[in-house]
Amino acid sequence: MKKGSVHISQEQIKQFEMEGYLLLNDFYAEDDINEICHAIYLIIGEVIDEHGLMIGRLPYHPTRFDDGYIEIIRCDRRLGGVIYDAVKQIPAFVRLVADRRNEQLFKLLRRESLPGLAGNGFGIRINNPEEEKFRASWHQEYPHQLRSRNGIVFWAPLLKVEPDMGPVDILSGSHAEGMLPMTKISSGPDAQAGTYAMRLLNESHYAEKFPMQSPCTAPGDLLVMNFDVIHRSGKNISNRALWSMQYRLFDFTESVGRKNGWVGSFGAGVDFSKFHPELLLNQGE
Ligand SMILES: O=C(O)CCC(=O)C(=O)O
Ligand SMILES: [Fe+2]
Repeated sequence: MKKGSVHISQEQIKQFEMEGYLLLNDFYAEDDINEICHAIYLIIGEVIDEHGLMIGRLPYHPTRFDDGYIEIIRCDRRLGGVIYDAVKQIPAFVRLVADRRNEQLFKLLRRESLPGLAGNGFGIRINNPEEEKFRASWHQEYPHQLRSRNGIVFWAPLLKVEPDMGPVDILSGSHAEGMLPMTKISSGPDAQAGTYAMRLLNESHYAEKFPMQSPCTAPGDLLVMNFDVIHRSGKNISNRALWSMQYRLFDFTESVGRKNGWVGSFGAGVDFSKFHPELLLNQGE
C-alpha cells in the first residue's frame, strides 16, 4: 500500500465489527519493514561485538535479519533482554508506529474518533522457541493498556510466520463479551510475573465458546484487534524466534477513558484494578 492512501472495504469494516479482528495483507511497503529489519541486524552485531561472542554471521538479507540471535541467547539469555529493550528504540520502528496510515485506518474502523497512540504501548515482541515465561495467556487488551475502552491493537510481523512459530491465537467474536474479570496467579506451576500474572477467569469457557483463528502473516501484513477480543501468544515450537511489532491506538473521545484522564496500565506503572476494581477477582491465589 502506498504511503498516505488507506482504503478498506465496507465488507472489511463489517468483518472487523463481527469478528473483532481483521487481517490486512500488504498494508505496509517492503521498505517500511526492511528498514527496521536492517537496524535489528546491526544491533545484534553490536551485541555480538560488545560481548566478544564467537558467532559468525551471513551478510544482511531481509529474510535472515536476526542471524546470530538464537546463538546469542543460547550463550546468555539475558542478552535477549538487552536486544528486546534496544530494538523498540529504532527510529524507523517509531516512525512506523506513528505512521499516518495507522491513524487513517483507526479512523476508518472507528468513525468520529480522535485517535491517540498508547504511550508505553508499543514494542517488538520476540517469541523465543520453546519459552513459556513471556508467553501471553488468553487476555483482553484493555486492562493491560487502559487509555480508552475504544482501542485497537496493531500487530505486524517482521518475518514470514509459519504455523509452528506460534502465530497469535484469536477467539473470533469474543469481543462481544465486553470487559471480563481476571484473577492474579502469582504462585504455583502456572505463575508468571508482572502483567503476565493476570489471567482471565474461566478462560477455558471462552476458548470453547468461540472459534480460534491463528492467522499466518508475512512482512507487510497488519492484523488489527479490538481491545476486547480475547487473544494469546501461540506456542513457538520452531527453531526460530517470532519477531512481531505491536502498537495500540485508542479513541480520546470515549467516555470511560476521558473520565480516567486516558491513564495507562502496567506499562505506565498503574494497577488497572484501581480504575476497575470490578475486573479483579481474588480467586486462584
Ligand atoms: O504476539 C503475541 O505473542 C501476543 C500479542 C499480543 O497479545 C498483543 O499484541 O497484544
Ligand atoms: Fe495482547
